[in-house]
Amino acid sequence: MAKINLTTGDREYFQGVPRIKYEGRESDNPFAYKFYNEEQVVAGKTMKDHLRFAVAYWHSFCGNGGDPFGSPTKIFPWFEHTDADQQAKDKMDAAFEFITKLGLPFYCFHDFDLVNEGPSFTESTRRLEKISDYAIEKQKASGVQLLWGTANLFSNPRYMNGAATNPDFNVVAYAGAQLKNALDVTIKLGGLNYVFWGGREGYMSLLNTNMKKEVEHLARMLHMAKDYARSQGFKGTFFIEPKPMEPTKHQYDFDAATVIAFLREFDLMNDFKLNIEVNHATLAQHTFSHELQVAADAGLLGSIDANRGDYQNGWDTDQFPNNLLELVESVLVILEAGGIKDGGINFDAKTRRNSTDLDDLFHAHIGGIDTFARALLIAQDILNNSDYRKLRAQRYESFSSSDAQAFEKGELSLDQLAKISQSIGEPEMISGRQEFYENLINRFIK
Ligand code: XLS
Ligand code: NI
Ligand code: NI
Repeated sequence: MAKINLTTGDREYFQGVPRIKYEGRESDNPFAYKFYNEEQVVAGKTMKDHLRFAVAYWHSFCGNGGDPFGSPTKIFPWFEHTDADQQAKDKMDAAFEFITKLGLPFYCFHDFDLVNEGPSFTESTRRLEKISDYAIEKQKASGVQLLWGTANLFSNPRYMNGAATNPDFNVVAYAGAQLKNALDVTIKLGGLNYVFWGGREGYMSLLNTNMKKEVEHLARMLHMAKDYARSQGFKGTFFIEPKPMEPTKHQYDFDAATVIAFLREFDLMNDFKLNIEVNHATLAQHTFSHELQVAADAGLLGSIDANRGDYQNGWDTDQFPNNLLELVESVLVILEAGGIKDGGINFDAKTRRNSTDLDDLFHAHIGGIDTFARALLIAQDILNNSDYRKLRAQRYESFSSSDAQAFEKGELSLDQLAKISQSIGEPEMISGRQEFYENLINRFIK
């Protein structure tokens, strides 16, 4: 019998696609990186270490192009076998071949991306145990690591009223059991982090909802998860991924500011950080860079789910990132915050329903990777070779006066502040010069 190649599996799914390499911006090879040069050092770190890219199992290997208006369009070869274990193994072979050919260091999954949920809890657990044994071998052979694991606590109909926030304790308990399994698998695979995205933790109507109780239950579950994982030796970080709506009308983890207040209120600040997703930021009527800044200012910038929305559509379209300006502004925030430490950049993005070639998965990822790499180079250039930071600091120069210093330190009463104002009189108008700053950024986009 032929020996199984653990990196590509016993069957090559992406035939004819080579290991994607860096060829530089002049290259016209669609199967090459134009900007992502993994070993290139930028601001003291390789691009690989700055960006820490991960492939999302669900969109790329489980997504089949089905939408509310039509059946699946992507009949991928790893769906061929109907036997649950065989299908899971084939999917994993395809995934590791893909990640290895892209040369990326990480992947991310939900429990029921690895395997299809079984007809019983026991069967699902058995499937997960089996595939995670195989994943250990695949990780070892390829060097690819698990950036984070998570539990799908939203697809099964039992979770239609929520998981941890379900009004029925029986469902809450079931969610706890599934969560425990997902933590076990993540720990078994040496996962660096664990993600909580709210799923159906939210409400459709306040008329049937006790919001306070539900939010407290969510916090209770997070504490239990953290305590359990720590007791099992998990050293990684937990991330909460804010999203304002979809699938529920009002998600409890609305945006970064809401989640930070929640973590503070329920004493979870030491173990949890934020996973900021581009399209979730824009759904919340924020920019991606705004959400990054809010997280960074609280010392809670953990990880990123990379994608983009659509300017005309108001839902989570999860398209691959290709908006250079959006990413330059965002990478500026990331670099100024000291970079991404525990987390990485996970492509939580899907190819379009009518992108049905296997090659399309490569084009999508290569594009996203190159846009981030290019944004990194540009942002670093701006920080190194322009007055950007200096000019922004100068806007606040007036705070170096002794009165302003006293104000900042909390040494002034409102009465004293009013007296200072009276001695100054009407302040001069000072331009915010937004267009000047926009032009400065533009000058570096090359
Ligand atoms: C959905 C979320 C989801 C999380 C993982 O909108 O982005 O994919 O990242 O559960
Ligand atoms: Ni999303
Ligand atoms: Ni996401």
